[in-house]
Amino acid sequence: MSTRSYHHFIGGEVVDGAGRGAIERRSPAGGRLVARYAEGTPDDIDLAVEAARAAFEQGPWPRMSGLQRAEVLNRLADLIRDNRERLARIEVEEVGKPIRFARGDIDGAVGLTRYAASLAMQMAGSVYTNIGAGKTALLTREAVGVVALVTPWNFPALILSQKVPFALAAGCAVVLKPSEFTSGSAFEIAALAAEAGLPAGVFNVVSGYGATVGDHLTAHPGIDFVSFTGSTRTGSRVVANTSRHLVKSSVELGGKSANIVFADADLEAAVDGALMGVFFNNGECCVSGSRLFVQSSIADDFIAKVVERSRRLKVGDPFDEDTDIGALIDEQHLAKVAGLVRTGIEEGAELALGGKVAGGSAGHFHEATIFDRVEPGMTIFREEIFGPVLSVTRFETVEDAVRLANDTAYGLSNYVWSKNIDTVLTVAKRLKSGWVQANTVIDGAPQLPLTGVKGSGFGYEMGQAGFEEFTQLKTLLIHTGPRAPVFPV
Ligand code: TXE
Repeated sequence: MSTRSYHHFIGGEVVDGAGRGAIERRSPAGGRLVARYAEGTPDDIDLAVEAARAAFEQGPWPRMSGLQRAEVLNRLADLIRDNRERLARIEVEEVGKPIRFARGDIDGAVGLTRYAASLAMQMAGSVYTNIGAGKTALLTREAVGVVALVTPWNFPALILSQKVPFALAAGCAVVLKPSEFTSGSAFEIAALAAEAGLPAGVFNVVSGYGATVGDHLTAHPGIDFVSFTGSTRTGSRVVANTSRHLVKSSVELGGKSANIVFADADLEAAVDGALMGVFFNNGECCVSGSRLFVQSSIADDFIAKVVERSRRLKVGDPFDEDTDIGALIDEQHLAKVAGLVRTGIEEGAELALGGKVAGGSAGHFHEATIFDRVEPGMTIFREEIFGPVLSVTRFETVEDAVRLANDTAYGLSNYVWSKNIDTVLTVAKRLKSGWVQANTVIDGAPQLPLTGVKGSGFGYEMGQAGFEEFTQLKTLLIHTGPRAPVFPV
């Protein structure tokens, strides 16, 4: 593909914006210039918020029936599906993820958009008739208004689709700030939404850096809700921004999830789950099962199998259909991952596989890496590495497994492998995370909400709960018939 150039998409128009510069995106897998995104300024954000406000207050979108909004969203889903290969290739170029996972992301985006279309039809409130004679209360559900969405680089199209179609289904108007590393698919999907019949100004995209446009957007007095996905550090900054104007927010942040394997699990499936848990999407995944806990009685054999299979993973060109691990997002991130691996070795964890930067200067590749005998005091047990690095810790009892899994500042997801329903439920109930999956890993469906606890944030993405984030309840209490005076003077 040739180098793509993107300008802001504001009020239904492609606009140059106030900024003069462009952000150049080089492929993390070889350095080729793959895209240029307009470098936004606070003025561009102001324009986009203004366009969204006008579309929300005066435009047709929030006033359309649920059926009409669903029709537009279903057309958007069709268009994303029809452009599957093109969009997947853009994700590969900009993110460095293997092509088969990029195609999965686009399929996920289609599914999320179709599900959001169904929610547009189901947006409803409730009625109380049991609150006293002559009284009826209507709880109506309304669009929350103009929403600011900030997305990260690891799943650009997929995470966008966890937010944008849900906001649109509710009747909101959107200003999206995609990651400065991977803005291409946001502009592509905004153009497809316009083609699907979305009115001008309902979906605006401004590209640029987080510290300038992201910060200005999330602190903007003209927005009604912020949905953010990214690092815990930036997430707390975003919450500080929104609190200035008492704006509601939802922040989905990092994770350090446990993948717990009990001796009575289907061990073949659990080995595959261990690999999927940490090597999916190069390990650049907030719900990755980066801490593997294995029950001692099976540990030696199980870990040997995980190491053996991981050794066969192919690291390299993300466009190669057989590649399992592509390039990391950029040089700084590769250096961070490599630094944490060095720390793991220095602090005494046992390196069982990999441990090195791979591929020379042609790209930001890192070998599949496994550390055994990782202790809770070690840095690699605690810090989100966000790369293909697994830490393995052995445990004896259910009690140990729960204690170790919960010994983290994060609380996004956890995984349990056991054929014993008693073990699964006992452990699942005690794990402190928004998501627990048993005998599967990094699984899901558009209907299932994702949420974090502790350092992983708050608020919901996807599912009915994710949709309701973009809505607001209004309580309408109506009195009919004679009303006894309260001040009969
Ligand atoms: O994230 P940032 P980065 C974790 C992962 C990774 C680390 C750093 O551990 O190594 O975070 O990644 C925008 N106001 N995750 O630096 O900075 C930014 O432009 C408003 C986990 O890329 O959080 C981008 O669009 N916005 C995560 C988005 O925030 C700001 C996915 C995320 O960037 C801003 C990604 C500001 N002041 C990284 N500063 C997950 N939960 O999946 C930056 N941004």
